Amino acid sequence: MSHQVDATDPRVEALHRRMAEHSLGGHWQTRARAPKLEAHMWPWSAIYSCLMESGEVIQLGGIDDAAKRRTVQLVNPALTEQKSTSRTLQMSIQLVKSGERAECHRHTAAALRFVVEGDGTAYTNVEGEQMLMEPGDLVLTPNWTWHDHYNPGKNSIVWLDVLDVHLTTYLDATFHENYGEGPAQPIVKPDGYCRQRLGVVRPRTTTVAGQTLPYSYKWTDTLAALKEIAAADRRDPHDGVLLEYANPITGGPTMPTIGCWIQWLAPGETTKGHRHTSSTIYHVVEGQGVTTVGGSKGVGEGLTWGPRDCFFVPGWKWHHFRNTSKKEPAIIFSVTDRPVLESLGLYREEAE
Ligand code: 1HN
Repeated sequence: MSHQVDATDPRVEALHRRMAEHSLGGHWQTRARAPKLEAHMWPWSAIYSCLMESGEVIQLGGIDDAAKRRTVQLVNPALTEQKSTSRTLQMSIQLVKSGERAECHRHTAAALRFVVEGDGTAYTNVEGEQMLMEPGDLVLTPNWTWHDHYNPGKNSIVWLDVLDVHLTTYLDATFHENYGEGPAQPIVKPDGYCRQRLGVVRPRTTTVAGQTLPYSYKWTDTLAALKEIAAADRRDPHDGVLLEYANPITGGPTMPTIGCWIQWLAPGETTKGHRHTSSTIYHVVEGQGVTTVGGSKGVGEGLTWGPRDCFFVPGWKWHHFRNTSKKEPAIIFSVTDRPVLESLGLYREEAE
């Protein structure tokens, strides 16, 4: 015989009241569930026009939050209170206009920049290294590394910022410190310093054991790898040609909490579906297509994308890609919390 808990029974009511007074709860009582996340698309036209408008009305020096950055943040409709893109990651788009400087600080949240637009004269200084930023470059500022941005050029620069700040906040491990000795740290290492020391062809004398990043990956190298591997037709059934920005020290994921990937879909290519517990935020570098998300295998909501659009695919939703151009390849940059799930033994996948 099965019994339902009768919450209107005066004895049960009295128990619930007494437990609440002592900050206790019964296993049988209901609790609020975290909102379910859905796929979402942020068209570049909307992001970019709001970002440019922010450049007119928001003074970089006048922002008084800890980060003091002019970024437009991608807000997941189910996470508006946290103002967060996924449960773990934040993707924002930053504008640094000619002559502007974003002051030096460091935080326990790991961050990265993926350059969208710029003339190659602006840079991020990470731990004293001037890292010049050209479109398509990926610059890492791992956990607790000092960083400031400066644009000495004539043109504005626009890049994506990705941080694991919602994860660090969830773990009560978010710390932030402003650089005390002026707006910028001194430049003590030239552009390329980390790549020359840690790249795959590196000095015999470099010992990578015990070293830490930062690092910057140049778009020319990424694009060459994509083209070469695409030409060799080594593709992943679910993602086309799929490359990871390997951590040059460990050979593993880009950073412990954020994996950075780049994929290539051949003209007309349709991938097979799969689902996994990690969630992913995408940014289209070039090309156009459709990502079908949710439902069961092969049927779901279609997110139609073009150059520079950003979209989110939550964990455990079936999804597959289609390049709708018959002539041009599509290239998509993405960030994933997969390294977190894998390191905790929580990565799980089902595939067609
Ligand atoms: C931050 O420090 C930067 O350093 C960019 O450029 C975006 C978003 C949230 C929190 C801190 C930066 C950020 C951020």
